[in-house]
Amino acid sequence: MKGCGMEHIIGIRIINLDEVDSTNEYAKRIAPSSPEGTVVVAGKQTLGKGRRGRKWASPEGGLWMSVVLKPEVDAADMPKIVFIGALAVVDTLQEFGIRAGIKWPNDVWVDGRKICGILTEGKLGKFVVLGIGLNVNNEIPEELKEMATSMKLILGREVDLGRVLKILLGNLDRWYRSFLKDGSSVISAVKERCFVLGRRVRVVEDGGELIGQAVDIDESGALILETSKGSVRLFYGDVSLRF
Ligand code: BT5
Repeated sequence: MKGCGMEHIIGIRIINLDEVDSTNEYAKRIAPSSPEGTVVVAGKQTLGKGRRGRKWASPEGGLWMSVVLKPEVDAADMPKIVFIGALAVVDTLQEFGIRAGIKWPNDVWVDGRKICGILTEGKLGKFVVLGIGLNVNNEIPEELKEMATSMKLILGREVDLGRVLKILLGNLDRWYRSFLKDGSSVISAVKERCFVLGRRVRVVEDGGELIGQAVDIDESGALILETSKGSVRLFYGDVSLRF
């Protein structure tokens, strides 16, 4: 397996852009000819995106970045790559005195509001792009004010974006190494930080909606829900705690 030495993998090369359509799109374009660990960071995104073509608000002041990864893993490991991003963001916020939790599968929340979203994309057997959007000093658009927050709103002051990036890259590097050594370490860490577990939740996914008790995240990263009709394994979905 690659990347077991002590050299830094993540951030081996950093591409800084003032503006881009989407750092994920840019990273996918350069991935085939870029070394693993290449990072793309943009001041703002004009077409920032979430899952399933949703929009991701990415004005000036936030941290919008994507990492090119080339692990020798298969599709079944994709959820663990998302978790690497979530774990690294939670640890980074912790360094700024912010207590955050993971909302399965791809969000980081603070005090009931979303502060970060993660989007992985890739070409099977070739590369994975890990995209992270973290609200730092940026304005939150009016329509998201109820459900989103930023480091600035929580701390009541602006934060040095360069410092956030530096700490985040270090944490990503550590979690990525941990994943390469033993994928299950990532799962157990997520379980400790996932505030959805043990709660009654509603999950909206392709096939409709499910209500049940979130009891576990299994080795593949799936959420296990105990419903009135039995136990269900979920690989995708939007979880709400208030419904
Ligand atoms: C996500 O999707 O949460 C993944 C977001 C990934 C963004 C990063 S930024 C760098 C890289 N380049 C990209 O183009 N994307 C990645 P999802 O779980 O589908 O959530 C999307 C929903 O979050 C939207 O429908 C809004 O409700 C909400 N949202 C949009 N912008 C937000 C923001 N800045 N902060 C908090 N919530 C937001």
